Amino acid sequence: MIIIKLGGSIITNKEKPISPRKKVVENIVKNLKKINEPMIVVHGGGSYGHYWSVKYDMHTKPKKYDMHGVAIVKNSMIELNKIILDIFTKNKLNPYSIPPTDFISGNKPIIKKIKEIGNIAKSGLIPVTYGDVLWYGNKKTYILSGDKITTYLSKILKPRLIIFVLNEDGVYSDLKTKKLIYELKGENPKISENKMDVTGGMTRKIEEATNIAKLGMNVFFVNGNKPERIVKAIKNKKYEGTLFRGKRNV
Ligand code: IP8
Repeated sequence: MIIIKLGGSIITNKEKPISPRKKVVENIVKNLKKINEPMIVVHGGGSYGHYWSVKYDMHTKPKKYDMHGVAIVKNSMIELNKIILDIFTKNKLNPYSIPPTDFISGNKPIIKKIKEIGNIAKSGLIPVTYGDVLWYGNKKTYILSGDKITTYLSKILKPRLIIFVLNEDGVYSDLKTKKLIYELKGENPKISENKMDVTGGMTRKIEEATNIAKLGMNVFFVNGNKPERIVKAIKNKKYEGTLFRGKRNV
């Protein structure tokens, strides 16, 4: 099984509010068609969820946020999810949308439900879930990153590979020269951050990838503008991207 996180910055134009990058998503989906293995897709918020979360000052910390903001963020994620689902079905794949409220209660993942997602993936459907605004209890809500969801799913389902599809080649050792790090072994590279990202952007991704790799699974960062690299990574061919090598594979 493979878990694929489609970053918000690749599926939308993060510089411009409410701007999906349908062509890019379509090219990714066409490549996913070449994969003969159960997969689960998680997508981020990009210029949908993050745009509105910033507008309404909502963050990952559970708080009593403006309820109208909660409604708007939630709606915008459903809208983006529908765009992604439509591209999958148009290309004859079988996505099965699962909002994170189905398998996370408050801030706790529901193990039984996550195992069910694994079974859905093995049946030939592709579960598709996404970062969202979640109910915490006592009128509090919080923004849950798709990266965090990817970690929850990975911990329980133990896929053989987790792929973060980005708008960059991977993690760079030097931001100016864009020198790619092919393999990361615990070091912490300096990253510049996008202000439109309430869940922590690249820093969060590296943190989640390191956590998952510690549990033994391989994690790849690849550029979604070159989607053939996703297929290569899955088929264990020569890859272009950053590998967080899982402990059990060292
Ligand atoms: O882009 C964030 O998900 P992420 C979702 O995976 C919202 O961090 C609603 C901002």
